[in-house]
Amino acid sequence: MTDNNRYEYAKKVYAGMGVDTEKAMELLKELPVSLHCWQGDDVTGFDHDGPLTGGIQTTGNYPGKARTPEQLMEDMEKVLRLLPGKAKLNLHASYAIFEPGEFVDRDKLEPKHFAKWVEFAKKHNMGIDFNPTFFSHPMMKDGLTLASPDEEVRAFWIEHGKACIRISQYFAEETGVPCVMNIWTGDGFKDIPADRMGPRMRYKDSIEQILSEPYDFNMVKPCVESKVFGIGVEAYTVGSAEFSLSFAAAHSDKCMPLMDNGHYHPTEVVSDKIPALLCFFPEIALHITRPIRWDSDHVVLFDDETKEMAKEIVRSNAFDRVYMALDYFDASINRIAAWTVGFRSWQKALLMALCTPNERLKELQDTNQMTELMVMQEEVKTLPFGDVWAEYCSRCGVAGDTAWFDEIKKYEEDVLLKR
Ligand code: RNT
Ligand code: ZN
Repeated sequence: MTDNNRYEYAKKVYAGMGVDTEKAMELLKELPVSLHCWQGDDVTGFDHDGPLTGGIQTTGNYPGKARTPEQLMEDMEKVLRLLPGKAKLNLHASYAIFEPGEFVDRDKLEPKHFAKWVEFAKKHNMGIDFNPTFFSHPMMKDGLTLASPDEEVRAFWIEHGKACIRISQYFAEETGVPCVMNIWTGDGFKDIPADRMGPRMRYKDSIEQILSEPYDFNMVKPCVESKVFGIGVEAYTVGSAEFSLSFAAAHSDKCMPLMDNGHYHPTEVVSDKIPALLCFFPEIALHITRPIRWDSDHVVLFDDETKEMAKEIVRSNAFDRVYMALDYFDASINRIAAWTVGFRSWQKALLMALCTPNERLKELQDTNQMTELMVMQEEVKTLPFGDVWAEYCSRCGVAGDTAWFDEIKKYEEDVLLKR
């Protein structure tokens, strides 16, 4: 069979199940997924020389890491050429770009420090998401930022948050696309604290102060990301799941919850939490990652939970209510490939979810035909999905098979290994 015949055959098989593969591909092409700049340089950023702190860690020392804004952009451009679908740029505040000799601290950041990123986003027709950087900085005192009992420290970080709101507003205005601004801190304690509520009350007040900075909630979308624990912060996290979700619920006129699927106890699944939150929140945000035993931030693969998460977004008909962002960092493999595999995996998961006969399956559930539901759900798993994926990639102008990896090998030789 020629490739085209393979797709035509697959299309018929899916149509027989009530699935319109054409519609699925059309929809997916336009769904933005945030591509995180921090995979390219192991979450280092450009505004400091110190180590990565705040309870997160990259491991590995694969050659070719981006060390300058130019290199990071060059790498991202390479990645963008290998991805099907629509990418949005996800930046951290630590990726500010200063003029030679210039430096301003995080509480004083201005839109102009991100003008080059705006130029980059416009060139690639992307919106921008943003993150204040509450880690890898000397003003992080005793492992605390927004929850610090030291008022000077807390004020510094509140100012940073406010500066980031203004920068987010700038991104939204420049690109015409809403900017999701995610607040995550690693604030917490290594061992059993004596006061669990105090830091949370300070954290609550700090985020409220940040959100008092004026912004248009249609264009700037602050969110609060929860976490269960971090490295060196094993006993207690200020921004726990209950804290963050309650904060978002209590301020739903100005922010949303963000769930990172690496941030829960290992038997909890975010796929189940997505529809739960959608019952209450008009919009939610996701960090899509792959935790192995802990929040290890491995490259996203086309695995069961990734598929389930995509299914829940599709089944809930919530494409325009869920902001999707990738969040992982692996320094032990080719970083361009890490970005590419993760983005493509999430695209695959979304396409597969869109090619699932969700209405039929729902009908079986609602009429209590649970045996048939099980049979059908198993059947769906072996439909000729690979042919639809290959067709989608070809329509997006990228390789459907591993041909993209040859380009990466060449790029590694020509560019990365020469750094
Ligand atoms: C850390 C959080 C957070 C970071 C990024 C870099 O555990 O997941 O989202 O990964 O902000
Ligand atoms: Zn995250």
